[in-house]
Amino acid sequence: MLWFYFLPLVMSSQTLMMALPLRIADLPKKPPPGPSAAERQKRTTDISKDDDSTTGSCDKKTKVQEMQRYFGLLPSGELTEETLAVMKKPRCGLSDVEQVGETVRWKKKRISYRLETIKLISVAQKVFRRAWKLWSNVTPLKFRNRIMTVADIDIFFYNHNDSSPFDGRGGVLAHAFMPGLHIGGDVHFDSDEDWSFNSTGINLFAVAIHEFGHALGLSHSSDPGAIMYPAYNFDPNYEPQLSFDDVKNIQKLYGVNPNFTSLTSKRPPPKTPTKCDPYLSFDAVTELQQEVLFFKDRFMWRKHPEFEETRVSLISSLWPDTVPANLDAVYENTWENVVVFFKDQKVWAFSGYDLVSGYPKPISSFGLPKTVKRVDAALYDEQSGKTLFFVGSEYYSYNEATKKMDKGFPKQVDETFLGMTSKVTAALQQGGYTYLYSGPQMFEYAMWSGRLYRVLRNSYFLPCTKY
Ligand SMILES: [Ca+2]
Ligand SMILES: [Ca+2]
Ligand SMILES: [Ca+2]
Ligand SMILES: [Zn+2]
Repeated sequence: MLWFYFLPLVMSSQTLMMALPLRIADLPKKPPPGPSAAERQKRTTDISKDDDSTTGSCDKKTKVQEMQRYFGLLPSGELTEETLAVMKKPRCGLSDVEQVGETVRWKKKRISYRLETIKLISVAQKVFRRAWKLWSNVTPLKFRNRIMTVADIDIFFYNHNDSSPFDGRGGVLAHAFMPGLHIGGDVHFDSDEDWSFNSTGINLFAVAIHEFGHALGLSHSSDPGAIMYPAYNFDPNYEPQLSFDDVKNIQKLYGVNPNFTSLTSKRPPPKTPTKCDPYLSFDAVTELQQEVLFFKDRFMWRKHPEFEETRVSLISSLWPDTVPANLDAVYENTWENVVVFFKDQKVWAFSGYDLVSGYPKPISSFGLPKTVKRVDAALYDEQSGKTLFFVGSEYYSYNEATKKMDKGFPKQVDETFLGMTSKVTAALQQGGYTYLYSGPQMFEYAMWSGRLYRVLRNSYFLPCTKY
């Protein structure tokens, strides 16, 4: 779901400039229920495109043409004297930048911006002030809004016509230029988008934080939890904020705000979980068609038997925002071809990407007693058509065919699964074995005899390849 390009262009001033557009993915096509080759293909291409080193088809010529259109010049793609002259015009000659490694940063702490638009100006001003604040909270930078005078960062909204490079609704949402003279640092939003201040259209706040990151010199991040991740992914249940990765990268360029409690403090910015963490404990694990999915916070890993590589992605990149973060339990009912998510007292069932009608339901609709406030783990056994719900030290058995709880439950977990005395945090069936997770450990049992074979680590199914 990633479309971006990375276009360095050396200007006459020797300043490295780049326009970094943020695009939106087309909504995923609904997959047919059941395993689908197309879905597999989609997942694979997602992974292959999810790489910041990928370069797009646009070349330097296209970039020059884009800029020429922007300045109302003949889009020849050649850096003519006229083009250079226009770019050198003192329309915003305040910049003071320097090269740092592969990127460029502002050499000053006070950076000015100006909003060159009339529509929704007061609301947009407020949104932009909030977006700049996220960056100034963690760095010594200060952002000033200028009204009448020139600024380092000009912010425009413009639309799809002959003099602009935007593409109408969808596709490219916005782009920004790296710090520099003139157009450097400027941020352009596609005014054909349905910009919103909530989740009804494209959230301006989320896109502004990302573009402002570029205007400060940041490139894209391959961390799906980062604001600088190159795909638009706004989740109404999650207020956009800088991730650990964003903060680390911006502080590398500008240093640390003295009021910012450091990255090593007890409450650091949100960090994307890593499968290489030996203490990683999954919220839930499930099979999904041929894959195994491991859930943690807003994220998941997808393990396909044919692919060595597993990458972390946002849960919301596959399912709509309806599926909450920090899930309690997930299982796949292969008979009905639905995947069922549990969080607190609620259950969601999805067929493909579609919420099954009637959901979300309360967990009591499964016949769990009212005293059960949440399910710790769930496990569907294909052979018997039973789903086991683990709650504390006990488990329940649910008959999927009759939609009723089995009699004689709850039972103590360690009565069936010998040695399983700690809480079951996630559960999975694979290759004829039942795996019960308890924190970072995984207990391997014979399917129904309850005989314990091995105690393994999480890395058994989700190997850490980055040492
Ligand atoms: Ca500028
Ligand atoms: Ca667009
Ligand atoms: Ca759990
Ligand atoms: Zn970007």
